Amino acid sequence: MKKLLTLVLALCLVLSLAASASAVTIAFSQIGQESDWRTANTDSVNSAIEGHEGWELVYSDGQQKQENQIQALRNFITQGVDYILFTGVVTTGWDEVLAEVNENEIPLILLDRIPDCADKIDYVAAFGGDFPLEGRRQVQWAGEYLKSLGRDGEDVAVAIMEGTTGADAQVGRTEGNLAALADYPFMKVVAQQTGNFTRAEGQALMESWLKSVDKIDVLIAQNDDMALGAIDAIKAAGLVPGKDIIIVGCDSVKAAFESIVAGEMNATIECTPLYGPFVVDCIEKLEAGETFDKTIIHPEEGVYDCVGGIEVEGTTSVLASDVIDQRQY
Ligand code: GYE
Repeated sequence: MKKLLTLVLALCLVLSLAASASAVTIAFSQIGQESDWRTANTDSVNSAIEGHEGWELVYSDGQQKQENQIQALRNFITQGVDYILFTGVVTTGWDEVLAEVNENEIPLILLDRIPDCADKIDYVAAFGGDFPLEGRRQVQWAGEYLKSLGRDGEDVAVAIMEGTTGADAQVGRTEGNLAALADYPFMKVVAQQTGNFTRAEGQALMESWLKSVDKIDVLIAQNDDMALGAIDAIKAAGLVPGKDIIIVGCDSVKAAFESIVAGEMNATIECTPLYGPFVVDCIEKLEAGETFDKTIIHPEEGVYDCVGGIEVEGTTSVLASDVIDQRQY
């Protein structure tokens, strides 16, 4: 009996060692935890990998520091992982370490913020948002809404709250914001600064603007978290968000839908964080020896707001109250 038990235990050990030896190791260098979008993105990717039979996740949170991410990538190389998923906090400064990933022949999948050296390195797939389009849609929504209120005859003061300086999402959305403003000459930029994509910095920046800037009619916040922080500051200053200041966010997280339904935020532009299924599809295909269509930019149509029916590039806004129940994050 004792012998049999020993034999069974030994067999279990051999089987589990064999299973772990053959596991596909997928390492993910994530930026940090700055926003609801990021939390949803991490959950989507990590749970998709962890829930997949035979796959193992090695996760690293860079805490917004490029040097932490570079270190994590080098650790992944040393560990000999099978795939690397990478989102860079900023666009520049990755050439050397990503070349090392290439030299070690570890398939690289770029997520969300695409590094500016992407055309000089090898990657198997890239999933990211169309940030300039999102930025244009933010301004177009505000411009069309103002027109619908008959306010295109006045000088409208616009504040642009930018994301983390040098991040792909900040660079692209700013480019989009400024390009679209050219079509709405009645909208004048009176303030433009970073709120680092966080709620706390969005609140602090709006507090300081409300003291230093004469008048703000419209806030274009490059993510919902900053918009929500700004709303706290606007209320604390005795103003009415959504009326005294028109507020357009980006991402379309659940908290933004709730704020729109409560009449505080006016609109949010979709940018999906749900990359888990794309990553799984890509790695399954590569494991099966199939080829993969290299670059996929998400086709995003959603613009959600307080009125519905506002025309922006490529789509028409939907009332946030009609779809709030469908949003999971
Ligand atoms: O909009 C913001 C996050 O890179 C698209 O990063 C992402 C952005 C997202 O912190 O909320």
